[in-house]
Amino acid sequence: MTTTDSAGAAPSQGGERPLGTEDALREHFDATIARDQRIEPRDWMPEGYRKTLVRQIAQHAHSEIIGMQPEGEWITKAPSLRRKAILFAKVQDEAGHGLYLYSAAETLGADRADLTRRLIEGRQKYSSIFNYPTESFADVGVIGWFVDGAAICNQVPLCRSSYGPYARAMVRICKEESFHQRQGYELLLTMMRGTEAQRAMVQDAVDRWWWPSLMMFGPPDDASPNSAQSMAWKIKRHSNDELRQRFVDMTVPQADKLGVTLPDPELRWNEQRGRHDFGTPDWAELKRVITGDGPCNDQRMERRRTAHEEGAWVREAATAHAARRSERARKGTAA
Ligand code: FAQ
Repeated sequence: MTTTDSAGAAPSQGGERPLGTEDALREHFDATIARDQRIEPRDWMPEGYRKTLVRQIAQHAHSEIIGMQPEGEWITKAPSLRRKAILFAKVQDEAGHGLYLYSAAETLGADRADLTRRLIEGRQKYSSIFNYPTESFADVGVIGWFVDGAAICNQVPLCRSSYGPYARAMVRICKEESFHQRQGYELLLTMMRGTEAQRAMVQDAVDRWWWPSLMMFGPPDDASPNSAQSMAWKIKRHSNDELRQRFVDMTVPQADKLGVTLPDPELRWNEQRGRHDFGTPDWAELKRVITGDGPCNDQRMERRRTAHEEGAWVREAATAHAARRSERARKGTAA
């Protein structure tokens, strides 16, 4: 819903303040957030709100694009044509998610080429989870189950984010992530019905991906500098710890059904809380991975840089083609 008139000015607040003054605009913005309505691109917004959104959406877009790499490595090694086709489709979906998100960032005045440059120069982040290696085909299943599962927990509430274009992009992304999670779980169910060696591969992948998946939700609430303001603006709807807890509660029964053990000796049902207790992730590890010192950071960034450089001719050709088409259209109109 658009909250201002077509000229971008806020409606009068009972005639108390002149239209368009910063105070009146801010009041209108605050009231829109308080009413749980959406902020749209042409609405006035505080600079901090815009910057926070560009930061989060850009990091999210970069994560989707870099996130193609760990599973992408297995496309040529998938054990059957069916698995290859499924994985191909999933990895392509992630590229699509990145593109919707860059478009959402552009509605805030960001420039996609500039965001990509910032990523490549190491000035913007992407999710820690994609800095871990995929050692076996079971990792493909576990990424679908854990990583897409965590993405769903985190992103379903973002469908109600206060910024319209971000919230709407999330609706489609979440539908696709649900499919991704199911394909991962179905792959694991198949492997668990297979040989002893296959079951061991699944358990090994679970052991390696569990803690990094919990870290995807970000630092604990008391060490999360952005959460309070992002929640006040209703960009984020729940805290990092709340979403992490939801993920654990959702995943434990799925692990039981699958027949794997989650690698946390402190994990148990807490009758009083009606939720699971679980151990503390290694926050020092999260910090190291975010700051560039994870197992695959260098490899991921190197591939991203190479892909960008090797794609330069495609961007140039597409730009030249678009210019020629619009020139032809202009001449056609003039004729
Ligand atoms: N990794 O104050 P907070 C996917 C940074 S998409 C790296 O708590 P905030 C799909 C944070 O940016 C996965 N950095 O920050 C897929 C901030 O840094 P800054 C991506 C992290 O923003 C599946 C600083 O630490 N999803 O999986 C991480 O309020 C399979 C302080 O943290 C999204 O981006 C981390 N894990 O909350 C694709 C979802 N955690 O900028 C392929 C949208 C924190 O101040 C295959 N994003 N940081 O320098 C969000 O919900 C939020 O941005 C959080 C972080 C929750 C990630």
